[in-house]
Amino acid sequence: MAIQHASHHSSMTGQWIPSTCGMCLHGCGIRVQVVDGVAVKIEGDPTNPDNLGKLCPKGNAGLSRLYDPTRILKPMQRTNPAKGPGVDPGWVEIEWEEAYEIVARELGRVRRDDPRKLLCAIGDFQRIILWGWPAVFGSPNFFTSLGNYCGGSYHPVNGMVDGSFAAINDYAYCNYWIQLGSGDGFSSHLHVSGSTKRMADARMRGMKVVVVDPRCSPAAAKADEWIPIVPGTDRAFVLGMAHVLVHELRRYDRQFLREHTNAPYLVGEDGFFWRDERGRAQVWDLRVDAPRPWNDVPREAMALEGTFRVDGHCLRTGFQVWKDILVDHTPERMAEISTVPASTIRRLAREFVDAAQIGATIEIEGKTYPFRPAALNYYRGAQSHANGLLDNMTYKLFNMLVGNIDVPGGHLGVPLDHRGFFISPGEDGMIKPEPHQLHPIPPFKYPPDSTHLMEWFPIGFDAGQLNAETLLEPERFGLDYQPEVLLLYHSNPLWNMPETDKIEQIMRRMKFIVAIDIHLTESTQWADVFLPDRTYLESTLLNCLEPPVVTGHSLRQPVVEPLGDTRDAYEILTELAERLGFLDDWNDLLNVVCGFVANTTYMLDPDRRYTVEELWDRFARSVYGDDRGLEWFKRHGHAVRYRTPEETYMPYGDLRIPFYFEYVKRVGAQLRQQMEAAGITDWRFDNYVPLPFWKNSPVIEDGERGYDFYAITFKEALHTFADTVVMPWLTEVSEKDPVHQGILINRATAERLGIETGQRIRLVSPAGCIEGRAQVVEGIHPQVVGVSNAITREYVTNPTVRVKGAHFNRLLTGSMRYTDSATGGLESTARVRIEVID
Ligand SMILES: Nc1nc2c(c(=O)[nH]1)N[C@H]1C(S)=C(S)[C@@H](COP(=O)(O)OP(=O)(O)OC[C@H]3O[C@@H](n4cnc5c(=O)[nH]c(N)nc54)[C@H](O)[C@@H]3O)O[C@H]1N2
Ligand SMILES: Nc1nc2c(c(=O)[nH]1)N[C@H]1C(S)=C(S)[C@@H](COP(=O)(O)OP(=O)(O)OC[C@H]3O[C@@H](n4cnc5c(=O)[nH]c(N)nc54)[C@H](O)[C@@H]3O)O[C@H]1N2
Ligand code: SF4
Ligand SMILES: [Mo]
Repeated sequence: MAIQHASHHSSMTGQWIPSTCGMCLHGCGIRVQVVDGVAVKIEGDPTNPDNLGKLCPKGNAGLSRLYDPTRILKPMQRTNPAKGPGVDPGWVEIEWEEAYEIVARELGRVRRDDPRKLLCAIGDFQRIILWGWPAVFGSPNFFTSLGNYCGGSYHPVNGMVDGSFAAINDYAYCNYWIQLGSGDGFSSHLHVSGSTKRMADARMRGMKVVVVDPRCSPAAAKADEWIPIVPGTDRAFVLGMAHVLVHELRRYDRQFLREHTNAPYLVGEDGFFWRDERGRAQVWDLRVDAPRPWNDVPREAMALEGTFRVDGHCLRTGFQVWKDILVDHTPERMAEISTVPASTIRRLAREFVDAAQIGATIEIEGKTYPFRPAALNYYRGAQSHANGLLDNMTYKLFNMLVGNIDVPGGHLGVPLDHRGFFISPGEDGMIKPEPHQLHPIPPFKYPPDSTHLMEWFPIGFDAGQLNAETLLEPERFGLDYQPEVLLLYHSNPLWNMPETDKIEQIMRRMKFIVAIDIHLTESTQWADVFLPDRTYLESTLLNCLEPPVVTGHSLRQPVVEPLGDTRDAYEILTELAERLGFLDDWNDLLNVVCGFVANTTYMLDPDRRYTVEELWDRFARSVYGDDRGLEWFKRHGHAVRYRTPEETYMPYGDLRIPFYFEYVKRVGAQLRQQMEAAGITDWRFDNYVPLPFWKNSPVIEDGERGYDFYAITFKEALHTFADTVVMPWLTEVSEKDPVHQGILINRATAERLGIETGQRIRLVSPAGCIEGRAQVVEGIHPQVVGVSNAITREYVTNPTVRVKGAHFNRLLTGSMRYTDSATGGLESTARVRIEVID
């Protein structure tokens, strides 16, 4: 075993042990130098093609997570029944046996009564296989914004377009890269350690980068061009560019749209495809000037555009419908909304389509593909908004206009994990939509079981923020029970969710809270029992999560003997499952999520208890073959390799991808029927639309109520969320950077309001208010204030870290009004007033 090797060595250099970084979800390959049983240095694993031997600052600082003197190393029980921010819990250390007994008793009580009374906040991306534990317990509840604050609308749309989970432009071949609201290749999102190198290499070969962000982010600062924008209006900017391509330049990839999408399918007046008596979608056959089933017409004979009359009905192709929508989305009108000048919208659209080289091809490893080296990439900032579904559709369609989806140089889907794209044949020659990849589509139910109403979001991600509304007004949503117990595991809902006050009220009602964590935080300080987990340098798993250019697992293994008296989270949850009497169901669930059901050799016996090493050993063998168990991974560290061109490009093959999202419209219509049958009359269906367009969001409307400014939050390379703020090695650096010193405000705005750097200001939104020091900068839109995650923590136990308490999420609203009605995606921008405190 690696640890024994390490401790037997006492030379100065000790031993280098391969493992996987756990400082953020992405899991770069690392090697850790261990001397006399002490980890002394972490470096990037040079053999891992994911991060190419590089690490970001957080990865380099990992030792201070392991050896953090404020980590909790022994189970603890609360003795003070009073709870709340800053209330001393009166912790006493207890033994594991006693801790398990208490937790099993309290959880057992609600499980026998009504298992839905358990709320769960689980946030450990790398141990995603554990996320199903609440479901086996019997609770559907999701009490966190994890995944939804960022990907609520993004993941479903990627899943519908090409069975991917995320997306990135092609680092290898792209020549013109537009980036909206994302740190990809610079500071955050997909595998930043490797991506920054790939981005830099692409720049060196001449790729141009245009960054659209309200703030001069690291990406914007390094780009060829920074376009400041009003938050939540990126869709308008891109719709304006689409107008230019379609109506002014008339340049788009007609061949791609006709052959690889459903854009030529005919749409009836009701917005659904025009189908024949056998249900087959129709296209306009140019040879006979009549509608014909899509599969009876050669691709080159399909009309891409046009309005046709048949038996008194008006039919348009899907492409024509969007073209008609775009007519009034002129650069002038979109400029008014976004503040990006119309001339800039026109220029960028032209540069983009010029760079896209419509019609060009490229040969890679003996196969010829379309070559479209221009693409638009985006993430959280550009689409975590109240109409996020429309945002995401717009960006996909804009890319589709130049035919760049999953082709060399273009916009590439990124699979969830080693299984690759989820692609299978759906209806009418199209791919089957996969809006859900983390759990099955929740069937409609009234009254709902889940407190976040998952049964009412058939294409949505779990809208955790809705707890703030549903739990305080349960009767409005037909919720017929009240949660009593909360399980926190690697999650800080009092930090991560909108409307912190309301989340606090909900926490107050809990009869029992158990936390599986490594630290006391805003949330875990409310626990009745604290169960200490092991850090990533002391635990075991195999990780492969949203790798942009590679595939394959990297091993996390203990590099030192675990400190203190801690247990691996898998062991904790498995012990609890056993004590609560559902070990068999738990193993059955693991059989499904680990894919053992497809390869029964490695199936877990429902009644046996497996150690964490046994579990991952089986997993490794099931994916890589019997000779590549855990021992193989301990020696080699990883099985990560580049994805082949075949695995990367045009994974949809001959299946068409959606241009016209009829599926979304259909799902909405079905839900409306179910809702009506259940007697629910006030649910919104407005975003179940097949094509995107501009409409104002509640955030824009809030401006009319005297909230003149916009507040945004952002991530940067130095921190993971605000969790790593407790690591002095990182905070010492971020505290020296003006970006993380206060609330960012534009110089012209500050002068107008008489505000100077250092002055205390208050931001007041419709939901709440926060206070902090002003930081006057040039690099932010004059209508926007920016709050770095680094200044948001309200409770930390490390005495060297100063709490700044400007908790951004207090400004956001966690209600349906600020939620995308189709995806459950939340609005991550707030309108605010700025007040000077003294
Ligand atoms: N370093 C680091 N990397 C991470 C994480 C981390 O915490 N730290 N977290 C991981 C997770 S879970 C996620 S979700 C991803 C998130 O990755 P990103 O989406 O890249 O990160 P964010 O900083 O949330 O948002 C990106 C940018 O959006 C800008 N922005 C805010 N509002 C708007 C807007 O309305 N329009 C536009 N155009 N821009 C806007 C912000 O200024 C910011 O620069 O990163 C992952 N990787
Ligand atoms: N203001 C603001 N709010 C945000 C965001 C933002 O950028 N700004 N980002 C949003 C996004 S995109 C997301 S995904 C969510 C993420 O929000 P969270 O899921 O809350 O974030 P994490 O950092 O994963 O979880 C933090 C908790 O994990 C604990 N932890 C750290 N390491 C370990 C470990 O090894 N084991 C265990 N058991 N616990 C550990 C920490 O002590 C802390 O309690 O937040 C969302 N909310
Ligand atoms: S990006 Fe940084 S924190 Fe995330 S896994 Fe890689 S090195 Fe670790
Ligand atoms: Mo996220």
